Amino acid sequence: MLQQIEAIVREAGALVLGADAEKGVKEKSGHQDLVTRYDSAVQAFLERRLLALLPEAGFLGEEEQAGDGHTERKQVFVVDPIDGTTNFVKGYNHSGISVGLCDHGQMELGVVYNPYTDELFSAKRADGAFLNGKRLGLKPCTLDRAIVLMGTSPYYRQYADVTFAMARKLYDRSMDLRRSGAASLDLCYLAAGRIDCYFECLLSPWDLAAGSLIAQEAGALVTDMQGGSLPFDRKSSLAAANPGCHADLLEIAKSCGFQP
Ligand code: LIP
Repeated sequence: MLQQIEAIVREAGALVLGADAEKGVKEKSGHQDLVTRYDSAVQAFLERRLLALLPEAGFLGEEEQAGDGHTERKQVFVVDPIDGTTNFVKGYNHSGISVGLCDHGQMELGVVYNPYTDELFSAKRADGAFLNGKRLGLKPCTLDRAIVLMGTSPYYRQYADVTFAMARKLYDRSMDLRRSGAASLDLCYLAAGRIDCYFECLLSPWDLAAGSLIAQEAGALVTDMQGGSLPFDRKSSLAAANPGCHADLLEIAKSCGFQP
């Protein structure tokens, strides 16, 4: 099943790479929250092909006409067709196609593909995480030796003060900060050891579902910003880190007054 999903996601990657300059950009909740005709087309492609694999599964996607994602179903695909839509619109060439399969509220399979780098990250629960077929595993890292990736929750600017307060404290205690604009790839970069710590005050389930399993299977600790388990049917904060940094991340969130 994982290999079949990987092949479908790679095909979706070709749709992204083939996008022409006229992307049909529309605003959703505001001028920062964009959707293009390619987000909708890739989601429709993924919904058709994934439900052909598992006709009884639900489908929870980011874009309009998202299918039936009711979590009481045994299995639900949780999908972001183009995670990092603003990057896609701007030609920033850093976006992920994210497909997770959730089973009774627990992530079973995760696939995230960056078509710009031809990097396919994948994981099956209790079976490890892989990048283009090569197994991933974290090396120990404490916060003072960490690269910290931050998410700025641009659709939810009520979190700006706590986000940048955390960023300052983390900057003072780590090697440096990064910000990419694609949560699914941020979690995969943690899994690959390219960064060591990632937080964001509010994300949608499709942003984090697949990447959270990939990061966990590589050895990261992945929780909400108060240390709780992640939900996959509603929005949540995210605190994902190398085990040597995770407690510090939660302590900094608390000291900066983070509230969900
Ligand atoms: C984006 C995330 C990013 C977050 C943005 C947005 P989208 O997903 O990947 O980390 O900061 O608010 O949620 O909307 O581009 O698919």
